[in-house]
Amino acid sequence: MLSPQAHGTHHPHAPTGVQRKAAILVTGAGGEMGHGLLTMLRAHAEVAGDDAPAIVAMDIRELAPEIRECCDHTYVGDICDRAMLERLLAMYEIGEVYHLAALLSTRGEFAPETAHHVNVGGTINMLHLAAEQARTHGRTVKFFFPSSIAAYGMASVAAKRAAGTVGEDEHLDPHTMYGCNKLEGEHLGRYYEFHYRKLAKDRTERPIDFRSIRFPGIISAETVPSGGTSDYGPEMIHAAAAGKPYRCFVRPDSRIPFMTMPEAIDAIVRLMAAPKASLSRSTYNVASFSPSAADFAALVQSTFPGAEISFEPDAGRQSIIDSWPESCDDSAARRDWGWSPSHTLETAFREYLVPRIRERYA
Ligand code: AKB
Repeated sequence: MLSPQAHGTHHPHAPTGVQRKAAILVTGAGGEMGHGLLTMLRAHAEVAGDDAPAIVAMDIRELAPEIRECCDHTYVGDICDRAMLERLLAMYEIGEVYHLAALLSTRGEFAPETAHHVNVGGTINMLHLAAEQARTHGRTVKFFFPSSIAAYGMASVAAKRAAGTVGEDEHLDPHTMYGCNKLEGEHLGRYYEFHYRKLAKDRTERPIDFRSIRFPGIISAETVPSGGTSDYGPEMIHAAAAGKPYRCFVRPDSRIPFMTMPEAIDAIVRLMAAPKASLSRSTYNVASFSPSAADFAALVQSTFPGAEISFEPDAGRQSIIDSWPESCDDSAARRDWGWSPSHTLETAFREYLVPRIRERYA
């Protein structure tokens, strides 16, 4: 079912009559990244004025008022519901899709088949919708897909340490359903861009322009994540700011890459704005800082004296973190579309996380 979200949604660009309204579609808009992305899309739309495409957001749950504020239309609906997506196709002329909806790595391991259904089935539906859009309006649809370091898989901690900084094309043996699904999403995007309906006589050449980033763990000052395995980083700092004790579910020596939410949003903006000719691949690593859980805890404790942090590793979640790389080679992103991180761990704390989080919990 496609339910327009009732209260509070502002609809300056509501589609009228038979003309479809140009739109940007964001799925999974209620998640952590949706919050940051929609704020940025709204800011860009304000600058573009009346020429800006409508911002259309959907999520399986009702969206929070501050997210609805950023959108022209919001819908409660399931990306696995093909009939609902067909109705969106009839209402909007979608030029860009940001497909954020997914079940993350920890949640996915409790229900792997459901994760596959949502993460792969939902992605195919969105790619199909984008390709159909391109067929009906005759223009390529830009498609952004957030992939993840979960696409990698190291056999052991020793293998992970030996691998060090990994490039996009190595160690692609994911240990989680979510990681398998992200890797498949990358392949499906490439397929829909270059090979979709290869043998059909009425084939549209390159219906979509697929661009993807393998994100590390992301830390936001505004929201607390749920269902992921990199959640220990953001959870630790939010708990300390809220004056709550925190039991970290991985060993102190666990190390994976992280970045702040503004860096992640900046990466999406840069990649989506890059001229196609400058892109040498469809999926890119990005990197910022790679602290151990102990580095994180030390900085949290020096920032919030009295913060209670203990380490009680959970074997299952630890094994997921041990399979993810310590650091990622982002040289292709730097070269092709000018990626560069804005922070070290210390400046991320000092300049972004701590001031905003203190304000949030004041
Ligand atoms: C997760 O932990 O599942 C995500 C991710 C690293 O993609 N945050």
